[in-house]
Amino acid sequence: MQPILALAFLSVALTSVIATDPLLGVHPSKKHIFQAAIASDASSAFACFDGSKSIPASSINDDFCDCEDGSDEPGTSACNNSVFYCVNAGHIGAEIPSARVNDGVCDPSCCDGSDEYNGAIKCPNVCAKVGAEFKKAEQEKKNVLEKGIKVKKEYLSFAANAKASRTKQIKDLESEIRNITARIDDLTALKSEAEAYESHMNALLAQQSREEAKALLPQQLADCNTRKQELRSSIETLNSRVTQLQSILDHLMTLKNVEEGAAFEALLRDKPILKETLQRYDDFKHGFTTQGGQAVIELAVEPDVVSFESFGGAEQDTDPLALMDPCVDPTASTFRCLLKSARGLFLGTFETVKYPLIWPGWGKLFTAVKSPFSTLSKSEENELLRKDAAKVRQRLQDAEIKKREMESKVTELKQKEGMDLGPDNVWDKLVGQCIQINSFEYNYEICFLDKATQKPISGGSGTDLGKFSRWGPRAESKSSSGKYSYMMFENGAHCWNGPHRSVEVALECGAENKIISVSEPSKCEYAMKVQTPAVCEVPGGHDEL
Ligand code: MAN
Repeated sequence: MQPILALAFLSVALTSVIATDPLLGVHPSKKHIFQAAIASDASSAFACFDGSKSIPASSINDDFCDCEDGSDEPGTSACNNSVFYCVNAGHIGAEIPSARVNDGVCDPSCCDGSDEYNGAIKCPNVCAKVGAEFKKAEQEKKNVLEKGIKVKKEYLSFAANAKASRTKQIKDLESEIRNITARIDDLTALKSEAEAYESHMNALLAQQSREEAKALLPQQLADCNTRKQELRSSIETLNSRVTQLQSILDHLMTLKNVEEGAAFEALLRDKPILKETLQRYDDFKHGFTTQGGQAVIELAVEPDVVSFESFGGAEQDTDPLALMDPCVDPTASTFRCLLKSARGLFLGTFETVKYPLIWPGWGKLFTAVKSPFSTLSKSEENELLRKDAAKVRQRLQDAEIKKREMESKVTELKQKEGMDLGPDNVWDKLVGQCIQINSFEYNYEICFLDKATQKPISGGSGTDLGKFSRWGPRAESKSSSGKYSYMMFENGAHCWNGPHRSVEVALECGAENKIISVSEPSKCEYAMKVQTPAVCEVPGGHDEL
């Protein structure tokens, strides 16, 4: 054989040896079919998978496409619709379209390089490295899933407890609301009774203050009398001085008029001041009431003693002081009752205390002693309230506030009860919990099942990106992974020349709640990727990994 011919034969033989390996590119699950065909020497040893025809085993992987479905050429690129399986020992086997076999490119899916065997290119076997990296990534994923599932279990047990406690809370609150409503009705009735009593008591109190003022009168009158005595003696002192002055001046007048007429006239001419003094005294004397030739200053005073009775003490037909007896008045303190009793006993004015059996203070004392150890019965309490409008008003106000608080709590609980909190209410614990991310000039925050906000990082007020509106993606067509894989926030602040802002949050399993990315694919329509344990699922749907 010529050396050139021999080389050509060798090359054809090499190519055909590899290309005609009937098991090349065969998926392990189909190997037995090919092996059975090889073992038979019948001309119809191999049936195309689509059943269109049968061919001899020698036609398998002979680089000629016999079957329409390409099933006879798994290891060559002869059929454009067949599939090549690379074993990828040390990693995971993979299938590629067999058109990529021997195409001069190392297919990344075939880490063993088995897709390029015609010698045109050498693809190294990198399966050990790729396999190790793959295993590491898989282990990381498994760890994340394990953590996520653990947290999700907490969410689920929280949800179960929360649901039970909500139901109980609603039931309890509703019964409390019924009770408090009845109490409000009682108090409303008591209020009108107590207010009637209050105005009655106010009238009596006004009367009592008049009585108290009256009791002070004798002392005040005595003080007046003392003061009057003092005035009287001052006036008397003044009167005697006036009398002395008068007698001096009278003497001077006598001199003028009688004894030394001419000489005195001359004196007066010399001393005009003396003349004026005498003239003024003359005028003064004529202005006085004269009695027996002497000026008298009259003291116009009341009788010395003004009696209490003269102020009409006996006009009352009822005795308000008796009515306002602090031992009888439920609004008066026990201390006041005791004080009055002690005073009454001491002064001998409080008759009943002298006969202790009929002392009205016993009831008050008994209640005061008893109260630290026992609570009042409803009827005892009502009895007291009936006479204490301020307390009734306060109680009524407190009860109404409490009722409103309980009602809004019930509304809140029922609202949560009516919410779609995901499968088994797994999102219950996360309602209202917020997570954030900074992206370019904005900080984005979402609060689960609540709201989404965008704030400029440089400061300033936030923009409402929407309220939680529903589960599911923005466009229904995307919902292949189930509606609970998306949380929609809609109807946010209106966008100039655009829609109301909205956010589609795509949820994926993660060990913790975290925004992975945010984007604005269309103006004011935001897209977020969020990791959360709430959507972690064990593959195959089992609880344990
Ligand atoms: C703000 C932000 C942006 C948005 C524009 C639309 O700047 O909310 O995300 O695209 O308004 O005008």
